[in-house]
Amino acid sequence: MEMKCVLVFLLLTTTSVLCDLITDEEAAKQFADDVNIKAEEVNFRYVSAAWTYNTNITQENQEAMVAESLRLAEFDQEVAHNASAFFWTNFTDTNLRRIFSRLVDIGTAAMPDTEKLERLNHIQSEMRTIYSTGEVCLSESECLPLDPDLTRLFAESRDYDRLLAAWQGWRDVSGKKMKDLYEEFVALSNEAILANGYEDTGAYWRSWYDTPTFEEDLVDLFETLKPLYVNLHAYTRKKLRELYGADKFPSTGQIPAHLLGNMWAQTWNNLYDVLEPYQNKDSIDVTPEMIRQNFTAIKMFEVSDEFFESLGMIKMPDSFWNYSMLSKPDDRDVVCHASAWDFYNRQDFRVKQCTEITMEDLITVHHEMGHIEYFLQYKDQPVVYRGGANPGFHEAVGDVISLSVQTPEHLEKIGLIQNVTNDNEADINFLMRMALQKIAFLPFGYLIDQWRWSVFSGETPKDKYNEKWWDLRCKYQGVSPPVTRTEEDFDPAAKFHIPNNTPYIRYFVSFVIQFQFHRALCNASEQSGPLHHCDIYRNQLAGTKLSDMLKLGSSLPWPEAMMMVSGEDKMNGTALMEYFQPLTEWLQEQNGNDIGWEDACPKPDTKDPSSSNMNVISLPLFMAAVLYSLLKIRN
Ligand code: D0W
Ligand code: ZN
Repeated sequence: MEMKCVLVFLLLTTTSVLCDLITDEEAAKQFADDVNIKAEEVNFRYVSAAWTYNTNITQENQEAMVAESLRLAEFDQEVAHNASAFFWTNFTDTNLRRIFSRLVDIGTAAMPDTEKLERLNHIQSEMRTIYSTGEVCLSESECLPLDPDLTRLFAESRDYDRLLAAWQGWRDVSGKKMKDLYEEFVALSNEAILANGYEDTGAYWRSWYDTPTFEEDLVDLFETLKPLYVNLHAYTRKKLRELYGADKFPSTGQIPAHLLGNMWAQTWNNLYDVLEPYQNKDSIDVTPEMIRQNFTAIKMFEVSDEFFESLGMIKMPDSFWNYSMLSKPDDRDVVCHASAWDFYNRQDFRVKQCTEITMEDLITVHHEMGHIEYFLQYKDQPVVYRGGANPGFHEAVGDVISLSVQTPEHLEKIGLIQNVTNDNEADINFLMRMALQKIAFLPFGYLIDQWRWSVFSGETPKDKYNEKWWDLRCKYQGVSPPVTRTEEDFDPAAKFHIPNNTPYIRYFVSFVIQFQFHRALCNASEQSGPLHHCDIYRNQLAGTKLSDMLKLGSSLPWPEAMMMVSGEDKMNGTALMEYFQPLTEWLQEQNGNDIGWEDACPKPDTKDPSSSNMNVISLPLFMAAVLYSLLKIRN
């Protein structure tokens, strides 16, 4: 320390003042406090502009948002610059060191060239707009937006060709239009991140987990959980073959990607009616009951708020109810994809959701409210700590709550199911429903950022974007493209988080740790019985434990935060496997050896020969062959 000061003093005569500052931790604290006050203000302005755009997509609002994001970036740059004047790495106060390490870590705001930063922001909002305003015309008179129409079509239709038209149509109007933009985005984002000291954007994203073995840990976890997925996949494939005809399925074992009840085949709950293990049991899909009781969007949020309150956690403030957008407006374009918003002024917290009256959306409501609960709990932390212990924690809060909410016992308590039966068959039905939500998602949650990391690192160049995507989809998810894909297509960007540049591995992490938290909170509430029956409703012991962790925000390394709730300091799959144990056994019995699929995608010619795209390609080939042989005979 002393040596450094002397050295600096010798090199630059004007730095004696700087040397005084560098050792002064009191001054550093003052600096951080001042920065925090300004950060609240600049962030508030940006979030407000982003909210306005997201709830009313216009050119003007888009420009205003880009302008505010540039202001925020400028502010972050200035703060990082001034913070670097401190020798903060040598501070004795651990917390102050941590705060400074955050202040200098500013992501893409580090872009040195303002024009390029503006271009980067502009591209991002262009991609968002394309995604959020896309409509598929299935006929001249039938043009459908993603929310709610295409989403509903995937949930309800069992018409192979109609699903296929919607699947292909959505990819034509979304991803396909963004491939050039995305390539430019990747280059600009990497350039900015390099200036912030990271190898590429993927490395920067992974740094949030502060775990040197992060990627290996993910591989291990995925391998541990894979047998559950493989069994769910095999059972689902068998049922879908019966429904659609085995001739529609590739011989390589994958399931055509448009048949799983969801635009991206990411969760399969909407197939429950096809897959229900024991048919003559009471329904555990509460959508019809919600409709019968005239549920509204607001009512769904009240149900969730009441659960948090029952745990002794923080209720939604008035501003939440006054300013949130809880239903789809019909007078303007909005970003319908659900989201939760912290305005950084310690007062304003909102959800934006085009809520439909379904059980699926009731779960999403809890998910979003989990984010708000986290915001509320850590609102008095400095801005740099207003985030999850790691991003996966933020995603897990609402999902932990909905693990309790979805138990038949709880649904009965809140009047959405009448008389619950409690026997092995009912258990298997219930666990099947949960597996379609939780197990089906695992490979999808895992692969999205495998793709993105490889794009950011340059391993996958533009002319391999789509090929790489399908390599991962076929290998990990065991789903295959239902029509030929080429590099004209850009299927990853047909998923919200690619054009919106939202990291995705957080969801995989969340789907694992939420079961660890669920188990820990169930233990805290002293409930015996199997994990999948546990409901922490009204249990203040569980509520306090959870609140205490949420209050920390990101002020401590995540293993310490996890330790406070669960006594564990690592991600592990044991709670998830314990939860699904009865179903795992049942599935193994059903499937026998008829499980698995090849890593590689089916070759286009091993696919269904009646597929229309095949004809487009094979017809000219066929004619050329005929012509050729005719010519040959003549000569
Ligand atoms: C935010 N992000 C939106 C929305 C939509 C959650 C999502 C994934 C998944 C099944 C201002 C802002 C952030 C929050 C923050 C995003 C949803 C449905 C649920 C994965 C799938 C499931 C749970 C998750 C998907 C979210 N705020 N989910 O952007 O503070 O960072 O609101 O995209 O049960 O693919 O659907 O995470 O809430
Ligand atoms: Zn979320």
